[in-house]
Amino acid sequence: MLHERINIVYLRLVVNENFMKFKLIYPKWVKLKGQTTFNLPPHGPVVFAAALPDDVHISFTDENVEDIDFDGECDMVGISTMLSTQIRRGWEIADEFRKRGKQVIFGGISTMLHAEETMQHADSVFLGEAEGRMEEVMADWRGGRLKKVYNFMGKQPAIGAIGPARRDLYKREMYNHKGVQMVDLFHASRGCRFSCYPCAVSYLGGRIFRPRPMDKVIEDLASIDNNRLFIVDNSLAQNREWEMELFREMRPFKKKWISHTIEDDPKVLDMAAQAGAWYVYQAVYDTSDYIRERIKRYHDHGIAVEGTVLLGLDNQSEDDVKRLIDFLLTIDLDLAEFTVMTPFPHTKAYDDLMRQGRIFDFDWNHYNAGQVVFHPKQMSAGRLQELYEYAWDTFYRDETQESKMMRLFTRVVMREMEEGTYRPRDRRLINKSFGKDVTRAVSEN
Ligand code: B12
Ligand code: SF4
Repeated sequence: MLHERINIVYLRLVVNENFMKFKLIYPKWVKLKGQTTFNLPPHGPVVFAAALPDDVHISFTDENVEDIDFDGECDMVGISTMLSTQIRRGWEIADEFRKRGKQVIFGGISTMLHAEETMQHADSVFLGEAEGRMEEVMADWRGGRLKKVYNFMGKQPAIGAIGPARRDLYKREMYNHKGVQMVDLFHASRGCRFSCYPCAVSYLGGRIFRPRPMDKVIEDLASIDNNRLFIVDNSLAQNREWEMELFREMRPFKKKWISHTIEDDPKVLDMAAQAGAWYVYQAVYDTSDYIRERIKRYHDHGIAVEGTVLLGLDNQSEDDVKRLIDFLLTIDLDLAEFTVMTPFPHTKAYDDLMRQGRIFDFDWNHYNAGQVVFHPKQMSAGRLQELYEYAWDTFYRDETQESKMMRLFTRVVMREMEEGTYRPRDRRLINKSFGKDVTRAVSEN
């Protein structure tokens, strides 16, 4: 299917001199201090690319792993942004291209969250999901009438219109650490039924859970040449029947995967494990027996857990934070990720803290969830910053993050070996990490 598409595109390029050269860029962002740096293949850009008409020829640059060629030939530049902490770099890139006379269009999550400021650096700003909309945008460009804003917020396209992501655009060797290929990103649904306090997803994708048709999910899945995935759906725990169908369909692929929350139900957890659940990101927000048991239930099904822990909510005192960290050490988490409350625009948290005049830093580069940008209620901003550092140091005091990750990795390798799906390291890339030269320790096999 993918090959057919590539052939059609190739034929069009050969016979049709009227094709357009589109340079798609994913701006660099600064990784969190103290965290093991991994560059995963970006997802938004390749899903977006699938929505472009066939006569658009795309070249893709992920600035996290390679430099941008500002002077190469192209007709239009597209900047795909996901994080707030990426948006300012996006603007800088756009300014450079516009100085060279190129037209620049922005799209993606943080474009939607920072639309007004982004307009000052763009010829066009696209807001919303791209499927079924890019024919119009490209026709406008060809006709010299590109609009300043394409606003499709709140008007989601038919979910079946999402095509298999254009993963052929990746330079694969760039997403490889010492011969080990990084997970591929994949999504089976959009939207989220919930509307949590610090989260912008309800603004971005609407509060309606929108599962992709199962045959499309399977088509996308089948096109991925990687046995390890990160299923980026906001939360899989949205509809029990759908979740079970998804796991049933996924099982024969024998992939191993990471995801956000899975339904707290023994049958569903069992099916998830059989479908290859490797580990989940699970919010740990209090020290209750429910959380302890929740983690245990994942473990009972052989699913590991990375606890995601948010610090600095109004109801947390210093003692509460310390108690939470102590609690984490007793519940057998496989990994933990700490973030500080960050008032991302278009969240309830942002509205409240703005109204109360408690946000003191509006530099979006600092909105990485590791830097305090507001006045917490029960402590100073400086104290919350210290507690954040304390949380990372304390949790990884006895065993480093790298070592804990290695244990999870070994586990997946064992399972793959049992199932006959294990692929050894790529020896050609053994001295490379994300495209850069590295030396390997003798103990690494
Ligand atoms: C994958 C992911 C990651 C990956 C990214 C891997 C990578 N290589 O890019 C990782 C794990 C690294 C990550 C990290 C973080 N993430 Co994150 N992540 C996501 C996640 C789950 C999925 C993104 C995705 O693929 N969406 C699906 C794609 C298809 O949608 P899309 O990008 O919107 O693309 C569509 C349109 O926007 C459009 N489009 C896209 N590009 C373009 C370009 C053009 C030109 C046009 C016209 C259109 C267009 O077309 C697409 C198809 O319709 C989102 C939540 C979510 N479900 O979206 C959070 C999310 C983006 N992350 C978030 C956060 C907070 C973080 C962190 C800061 C904190 C944390 N610990 O989670 C860290 C980064 C810390 C740091 N500085 O290191 C927030 C964003 C907050 C913000 N404003 O910055 C989100 C929204 C989660 C949330 N619930 O709040 N994340
Ligand atoms: S935090 Fe997760 S569950 Fe809550 S609204 Fe955001 S995406 Fe949905």
